[in-house]
Amino acid sequence: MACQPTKLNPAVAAVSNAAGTFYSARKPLLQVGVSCISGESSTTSEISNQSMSYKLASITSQALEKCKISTTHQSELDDTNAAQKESNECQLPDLVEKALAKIDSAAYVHADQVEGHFNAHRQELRTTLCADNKARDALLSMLQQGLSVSALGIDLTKLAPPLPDGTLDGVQLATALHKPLLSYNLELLRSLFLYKNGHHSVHWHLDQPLRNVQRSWIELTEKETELYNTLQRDGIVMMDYGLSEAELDSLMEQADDVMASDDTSMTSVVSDGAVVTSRLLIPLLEEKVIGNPTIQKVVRSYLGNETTVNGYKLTRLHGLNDTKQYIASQWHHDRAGRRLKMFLFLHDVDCEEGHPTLVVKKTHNIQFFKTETFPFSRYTEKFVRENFDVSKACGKKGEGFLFDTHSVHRATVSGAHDRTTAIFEFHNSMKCSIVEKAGMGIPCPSGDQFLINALL
Ligand SMILES: O=C(O)CCC(=O)C(=O)O
Ligand SMILES: [Fe+2]
Repeated sequence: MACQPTKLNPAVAAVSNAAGTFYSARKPLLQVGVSCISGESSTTSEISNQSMSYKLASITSQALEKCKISTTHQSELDDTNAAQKESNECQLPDLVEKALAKIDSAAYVHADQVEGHFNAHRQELRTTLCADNKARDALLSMLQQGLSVSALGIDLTKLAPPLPDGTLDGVQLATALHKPLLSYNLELLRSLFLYKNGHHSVHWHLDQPLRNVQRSWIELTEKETELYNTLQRDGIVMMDYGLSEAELDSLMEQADDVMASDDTSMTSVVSDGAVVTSRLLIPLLEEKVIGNPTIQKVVRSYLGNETTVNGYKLTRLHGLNDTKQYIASQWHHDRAGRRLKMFLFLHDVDCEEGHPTLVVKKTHNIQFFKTETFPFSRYTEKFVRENFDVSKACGKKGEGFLFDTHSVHRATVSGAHDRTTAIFEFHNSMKCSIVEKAGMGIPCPSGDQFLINALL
């Protein structure tokens, strides 16, 4: 019953204490061809069962199965907790009290829909921690070490466990990266804070191991290391794709053409033209951007050895001036866990007038309390501005950015200029099949793009 809050894994996994460790992948990068077939749904069948991602995915599938079983006992568990409520009330250590007080529905746009959930969760945490001194002390110690609890979720970045020495690959690499999650402390966090999220197995077992990586196991050049380190640290990195003026002009011309098309299988126009999206095979993007070895290595370092580029699209914002016109213009995360989108600007994107994407750096590692439904993934302007520093992803023609859509982000609604970008999407190769099999109801991959689903 790995999902029950009261049944913690008693085995404290021994974690080696060596610093400066790294892993190495020996397999060469696969080239992405330009002839990939649109509409293929998955590259999973190409993934070896001896690979890193396959191993993490099988741990995740097993965890999802166990969660299914324990969910059926959930109401029983809730009742027991409710019965214990009065007798177990106690004063917890200050730092723990402060952490519990952060779990507050006021941060959510749909506060009325999430309030009951968070009140019950806080009460359950109090009951559990009042009854279990070992858990209370362990939580206190993790808070002292920098565990962050916010209205959105918990962030373990500052607890990053040291990883064992060695040159590992495949199953061994996955096992080593996953091993810290088996420790009493991390299992405690999962079972206290995350078990109420029906999707948490994916965020925890498939995504979290990659968040602990302190140095890519793939051999990277100096420039690639800098890109990867920035992405791993902040959840976003600015990019320059090295395309020529002529190439960028040709991309813009193709965008103008396809966006003028009334073929609805190619171009979708919403909110009276405020948001236009087109899917079109563009060999230049596949050769020069997706085929770029630096991009491939940085993306694979971030998402795992077996990574898929799912597709790309052209998106234009034209006269956007109201949050209601564009679903992405409210603070949110994409609910898909660790995954990357990459924006290429087809013209200068002005920081004020150009509708830059706004991203909150260092929110990409948050284990959100709830990710299953829309109301839990929309946050108020007030909460974000009061609690975080917001970055603007603006820049010159030919530049852009790579970011984890698990970060808190939104589009800018105001601005006098149009914005035309090419947007690419990447997932760990096992993610979308797990998400689909578990019926998680997340668009993985997003459905509005030119699908290629090619292994990087
Ligand atoms: O268009 C933007 O600036 C934001 C888009 C977004 O939220 C997304 O692609 O996930
Ligand atoms: Fe988004």
